[in-house]
Amino acid sequence: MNDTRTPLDLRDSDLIVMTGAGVSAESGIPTFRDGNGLWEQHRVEDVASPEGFASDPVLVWKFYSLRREAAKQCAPNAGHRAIAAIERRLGDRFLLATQNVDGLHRVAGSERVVELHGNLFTSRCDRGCSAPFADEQTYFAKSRGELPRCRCGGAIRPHIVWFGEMLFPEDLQRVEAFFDRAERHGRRLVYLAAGTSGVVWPAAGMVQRARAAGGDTVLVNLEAPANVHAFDRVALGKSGEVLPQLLGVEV
Ligand code: BV8
Repeated sequence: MNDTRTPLDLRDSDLIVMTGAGVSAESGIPTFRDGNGLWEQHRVEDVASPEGFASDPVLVWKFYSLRREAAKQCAPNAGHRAIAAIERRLGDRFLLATQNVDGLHRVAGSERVVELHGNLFTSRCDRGCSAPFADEQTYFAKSRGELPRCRCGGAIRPHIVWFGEMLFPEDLQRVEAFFDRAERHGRRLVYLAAGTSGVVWPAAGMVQRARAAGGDTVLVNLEAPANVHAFDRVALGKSGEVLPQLLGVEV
C-alpha cells in the first residue's frame, strides 16, 4: 500500500472510477459521515428510507429540498473536472459509477456516468405510473400544507435509492458489463475509488469485484477508510488535488 501520486499508467487499460460524497466536499456539499455530515442532523432511517417517507413525507421533502437548494449553488471542483478529462482521453475504456446524487459530475462534463443512488434533481411517482422526471422544485410543503402528488393520485418522491431499496438493475448491469468485458478480454483493469468511506453496499463491494477481475485497485481519500486494505494503492489527500495528478490531466 504505497501512498504515491505518480500518474497512473492507463495505456491499454480500462478505468472504472467510483466516487462518493468526498469528491463533492470541495464544492461545498456536506458529506454524509464526516464530522458535520448530513446524517449528523438526521437519523438516516428518518430521511433516506421508504419507511421514513411513508411516516413523514414532509420531513423527507424538506431534507431533499434543502439539498436541492444547496447543490444548485455549488459548482464542480478540479476532481470532477479531472474525471471528465480522463473520460475524454479513454472513451469507451472508461466508466464512472457515482454514489453521489448532486449531479456535479455531469455539470463537469462527464457523460459515461452511472448514478447508482439516483439524482437529486429528479422525482418520480411513488406508484411508478410514469418515468422519473426532471424536477428542481423545493417542496417546502409545511408552508403550503400540501405534498406534491401525481395525476394518478400517488405521492411524488425523490428519484433517489433509499436504504433498504434495490439499486436500479440496469445500472448494476452496466457496471458488471464493464468488469466482465475487461475480464473476458484479458484487458488490464484499473479501479479507482475516490471520496468514499466504503460502507454503503453494494457500491462498497465493487472494489472486491475489481480484484476478482484481476484489476489494480487505487483509493483517493482524505483519510484511510475502514476498507483501505482492499486497495493496492492509496493516495491520501483532497480529491481535487490528488485526482488531476494521479490521472495526469490538466484541469
Ligand atoms: C440494497 C441516497 C438490497 C440517499 C444512499 C450488505 C452489508 C451490510 C449492509 C447492507 C448490505 N446490503 C445492503 C445493506 C444495507 C444498506 C447498507 O449498505 N447499509 C450500510 C450503511 C451498512 N444498503 C442498502 O440499503 C442499499 N440497498 O442493498 O438493496 C437490499 C434491500 C434490503 C435489505 C438488504 C439489501 C441501498 C444503498 C443506497 C442508500 N442511499 N444515498 C441520499 O443520498 O440522500 S447512500 C449514501 O451513502 C450516499 O449516496 C453516499 O454517497 C453514500 C456513501 O457514503 P459516501 O459517499 O462514502 O460518503 P461518506 O460521507 O460516508 O464518506 C465520505 C468520504 O470522503 C470520507 O471517507 C471522507 O474522509 C472522504 N472525504 C471528505 N472530503 C474529501 C474526502 N476525500 C477526498 N477529498 C476530499 N476533499
